[in-house]
Amino acid sequence: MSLTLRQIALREITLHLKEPFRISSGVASHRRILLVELTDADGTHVWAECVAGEAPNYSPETVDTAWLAIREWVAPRVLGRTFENAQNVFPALEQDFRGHRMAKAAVEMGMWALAATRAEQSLSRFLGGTRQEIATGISLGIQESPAKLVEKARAAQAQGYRKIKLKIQPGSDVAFVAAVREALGPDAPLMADANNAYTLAEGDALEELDRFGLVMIEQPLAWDDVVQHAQLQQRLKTPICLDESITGPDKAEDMVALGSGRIINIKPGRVGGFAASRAIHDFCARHDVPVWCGGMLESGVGRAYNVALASLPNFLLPGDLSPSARYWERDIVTPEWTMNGHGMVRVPRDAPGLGITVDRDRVENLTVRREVITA
Ligand code: OSB
Ligand code: MG
Repeated sequence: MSLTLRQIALREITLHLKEPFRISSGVASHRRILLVELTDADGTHVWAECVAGEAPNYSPETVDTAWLAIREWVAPRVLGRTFENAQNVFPALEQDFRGHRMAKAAVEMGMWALAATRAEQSLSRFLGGTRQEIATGISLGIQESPAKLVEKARAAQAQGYRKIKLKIQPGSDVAFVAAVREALGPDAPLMADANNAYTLAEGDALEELDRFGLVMIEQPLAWDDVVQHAQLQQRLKTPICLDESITGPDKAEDMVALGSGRIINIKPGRVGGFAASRAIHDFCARHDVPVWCGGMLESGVGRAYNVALASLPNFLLPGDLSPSARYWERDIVTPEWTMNGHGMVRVPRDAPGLGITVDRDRVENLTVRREVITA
């Protein structure tokens, strides 16, 4: 079933986080969220979300660069053009158009959702997803003391989370992880995420973490590195998981060829959308590399896309797919995303498309900027 896009509407909303989220490269107390509405020539309509942040402290993209990129370069390549299927959108966005993957992904993923909606299938089934529910983890920001982190980690364990990720940085690492391991016991599935806070020369602190039996350590070194991570992995027993460095299937191939890590965190926004995510997923499945779905503090719209992706078979580890209430007093979707006491989030598999409805009145009230682009 072919796709012809008639309109792209951009809007920015502000959502306040229940508590500030601190990682080694910055802190967020609210999210400026870029929402995208796509309308097909036959009137089919979907919402999508661009995961770019306010500042370029995770990747070079921001809300503002993504807005510009969608208006100037993404929209002209897709509006009014007929695509045989959603798989063909990504190549059209890659042709002589470098980077801006989060901007591309927002529209590309929306095209998959449009195609699923028109095929009257859930996005999960349309993508080839097989899971009914997804094991879920929580990502805990850097806290001011080990005791504070232990408090958060205990609460997460009590809520049933299947994986607890501790953000670390030099000075907030060994003592923090030690305290949580001690409090939660030897079997608690713990991991750490450094968001590039270390250099290879500081590898000693990371070697010290080996004794805590972490499931993995995420992206300890530079955001675009796969070479030094290979040297570090040789020194560590703990598997390295790459996040920032994996910007596409080529980097996943480099990781496996060089031994830069043993696990990949797939965030569809980071890699340019679902075609690239599925290619990484399939490549990793062939090479026995488990993957899991990361998060970017998305609203309930972005979460719908992540949950659908995480239902694919090689998503073998719990995703950063916390329920709406972990982030917001109130989400912008109905129903809100929930997690059961066993740390599982249900995949919408029966309704066509995303399986959630956007609360348009609430979104209107939260909107700070908008722009409509037509063919
Ligand atoms: O490194 O995974 C990360 C949030 C913003 C930027 C980077 C990261 C994160 C998270 C949040 O860890 C995970 C979530 O959405 O719950
Ligand atoms: Mg990460």
